[in-house]
Amino acid sequence: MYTTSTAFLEALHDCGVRLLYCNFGSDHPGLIEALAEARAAGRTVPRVVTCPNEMVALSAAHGSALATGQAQAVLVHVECGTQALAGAIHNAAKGRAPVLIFAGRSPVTQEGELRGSRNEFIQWIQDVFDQHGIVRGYVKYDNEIRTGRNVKQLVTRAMQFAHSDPKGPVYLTGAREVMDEEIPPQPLDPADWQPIAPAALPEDGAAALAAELAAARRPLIVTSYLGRNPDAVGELVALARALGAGVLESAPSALNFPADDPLYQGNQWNQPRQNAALAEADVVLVIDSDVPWIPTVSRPAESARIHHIDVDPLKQQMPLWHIPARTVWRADAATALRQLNRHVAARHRDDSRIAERRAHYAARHAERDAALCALEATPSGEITPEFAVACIRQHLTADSIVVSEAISNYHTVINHLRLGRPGSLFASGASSLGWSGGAALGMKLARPQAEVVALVGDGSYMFSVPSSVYWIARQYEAPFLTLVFNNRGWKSPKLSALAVHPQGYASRANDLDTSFDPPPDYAGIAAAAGGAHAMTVKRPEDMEAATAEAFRVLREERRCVVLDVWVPRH
Ligand SMILES: Cc1ncc(C[n+]2csc(CCOP(=O)(O)OP(=O)(O)O)c2C)c(N)n1
Ligand SMILES: [Mg+2]
Repeated sequence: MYTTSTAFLEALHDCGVRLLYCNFGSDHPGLIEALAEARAAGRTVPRVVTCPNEMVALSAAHGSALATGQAQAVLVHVECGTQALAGAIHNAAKGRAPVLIFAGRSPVTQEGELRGSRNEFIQWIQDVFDQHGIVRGYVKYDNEIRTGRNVKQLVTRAMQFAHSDPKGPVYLTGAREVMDEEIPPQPLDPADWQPIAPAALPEDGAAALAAELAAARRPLIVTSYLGRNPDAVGELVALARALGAGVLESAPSALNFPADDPLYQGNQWNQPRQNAALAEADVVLVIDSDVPWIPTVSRPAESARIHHIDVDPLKQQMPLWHIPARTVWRADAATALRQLNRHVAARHRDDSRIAERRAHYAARHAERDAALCALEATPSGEITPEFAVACIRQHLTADSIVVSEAISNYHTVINHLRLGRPGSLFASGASSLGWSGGAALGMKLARPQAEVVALVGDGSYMFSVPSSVYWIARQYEAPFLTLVFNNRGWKSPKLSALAVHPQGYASRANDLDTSFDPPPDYAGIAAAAGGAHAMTVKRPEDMEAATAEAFRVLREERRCVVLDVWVPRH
């Protein structure tokens, strides 16, 4: 039997989907039958990963896409399964992650008119007027499959949207009868449905921008997520070095620039102070950043000339957004930087100012480095996050991918891992907590040779549905290591309150209802759910041995490890 579901699975496979993160329901008999039939007949279909929780499923697909660039697929149950995607849809949308989501729909007939007609009470309850409305604010494309005759077109077109810049999630639905409709085989060649090719700068614009950067006294490049495309990092390094320009990361969600390069000027998050490199820059190139600075806290000088290149310069998902840029381009960062590099190499190579600029930024870099090193000393009382991250750093290899959901320690992770390899670090680029567990899993499933290490806040760990995450990790042999920064609660909401009401009642209160004290046994949850190796460390003198043991278990026993590290109370 060749059904809409058979064609749907073929289309996914032809579009490069190898992992199908599934949470099944009464809407999926056609798909379950087609999967079983394909297996019985020895036909290739995407690998099904059963996900007991939908937020984990979508976070995993997000992680897979970050690790490989390829969209994977998520299959969920009608309207309530769509709702259970929860904040993961915000993360995929804001993080511009390509992923295809399919949800069934309640059967559209109730008297047995078609195969798949209603036969369970729940099918009346789950039928809603606007199932797509649940996610429409977060997807680039949504459509209902109304016949199997063009299902491959819809899947391939949806993937074209997902993979075209700015990338993002897409949503398809199909009613039970439609997904079970018998149809003739549907040939379709996805090579005829390419995503939009990377966009370039207009050549005269590239020439003018290169000239302005070369003539600047203190050129500075600000970025947040250019490194989601690892190829862009090498181009940025080449441009910064050729110009003697500093590079500042603002709330980075990827490895954008090697931390040990003397031109690296660090990373700025919510720190409540003006960034010095930003203040002194006279020409600022913002490239791929959603929030290059927070104007109430830190901003460029009034006289600075700002230019903006972005895969999404209008910030189409953001109602309020502005930076005072003189020129704005929608372009692919790697392509634009390659163009700028060509112009600089051809015309601005011998500028005498370059050496002075390099020396200036190198001095700042060295100062920053010395301060960071001092923070890593073995603490005498409690384990500091800086020391914990430095312990992890000793064990990373050329195959490591770090997933960060460290929240108030985002900067600690980046500052003390001192990574240099493109593609070696990712954060969600968004704000719905609980992303890291699924994301780490999805990276490991998509890149089995990689060694995935997640560094997460204790609150974020709880949001991540660890009961699902570690069960899936064991079931599908995708072990990774998690370090939990256990500060016994949510530090960030507390910092937010104190930033607005520094002298108020909250500043004098003992308890702001943001504590988990005593905390759950975080590592024990993972052990119970998926046989993870559970470790809790409270004393600095135990930290190095514990980290070594954690990596040994991960590598030799090939199972998840959760290292619950007690850092100072929030
Ligand atoms: C789904 C979701 N719920 C609530 C929040 C609000 N929020 C932002 S940070 C934070 C606390 C995070 O705690 P933890 O991971 O322990 O990091 P810490 O602030 O302690 O470093 C919360 C609750 C959010 N961002 N996402
Ligand atoms: Mg915390």
